[in-house]
Amino acid sequence: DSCPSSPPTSPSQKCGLLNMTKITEHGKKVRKNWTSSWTVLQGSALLFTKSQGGGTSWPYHNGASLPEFLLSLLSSWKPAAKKHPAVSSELHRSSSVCFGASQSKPEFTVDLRGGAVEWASKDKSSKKHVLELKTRQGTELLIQSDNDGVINEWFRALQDSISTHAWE
Ligand code: I3S
Repeated sequence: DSCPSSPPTSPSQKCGLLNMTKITEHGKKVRKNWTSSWTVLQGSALLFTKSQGGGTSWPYHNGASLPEFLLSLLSSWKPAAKKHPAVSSELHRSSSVCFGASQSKPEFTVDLRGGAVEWASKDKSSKKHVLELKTRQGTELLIQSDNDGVINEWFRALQDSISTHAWE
């Protein structure tokens, strides 16, 4: 299900573990239900899979499986480290195994075309480092990580994707 030698399909491809809740669906407010999701950005699609732990209990990161956990660490390496050719090529390689690591199909997909992302205001959540993502279809999501470096990277990646695919 994965092909580690294939190049990333898009420069905006990224994956990692995030906390996510919908707050609006098709324009209607829904009750918050924060879940830890393995999240994949692929072109203009943002995919969420439930973090299932790969069948084995891995107690260190919200139920992520060991491969998921290691990939999330890898994808949050310091920017300076990423400039190193070996690290950079490993990140490219690892981004092509996003789905292999999660062992499950996306349970929820967001079309980013025509959407918008911004930092969530305090009244949206009491948590730190929260992004608010609005889609053209009237779905609003909150996306959160306790790690500000991780959430900053996602903010940039989501902005890039939205602006790259704005006119499709
Ligand atoms: O915006 P809210 O409704 O204050 O969000 C909190 C609630 O959804 C709460 O659930 P219950 O209303 O079922 O008790 C959640 O447990 C909290 O996490 C929500 O707030 P934060 O500020 O964490 O997004």
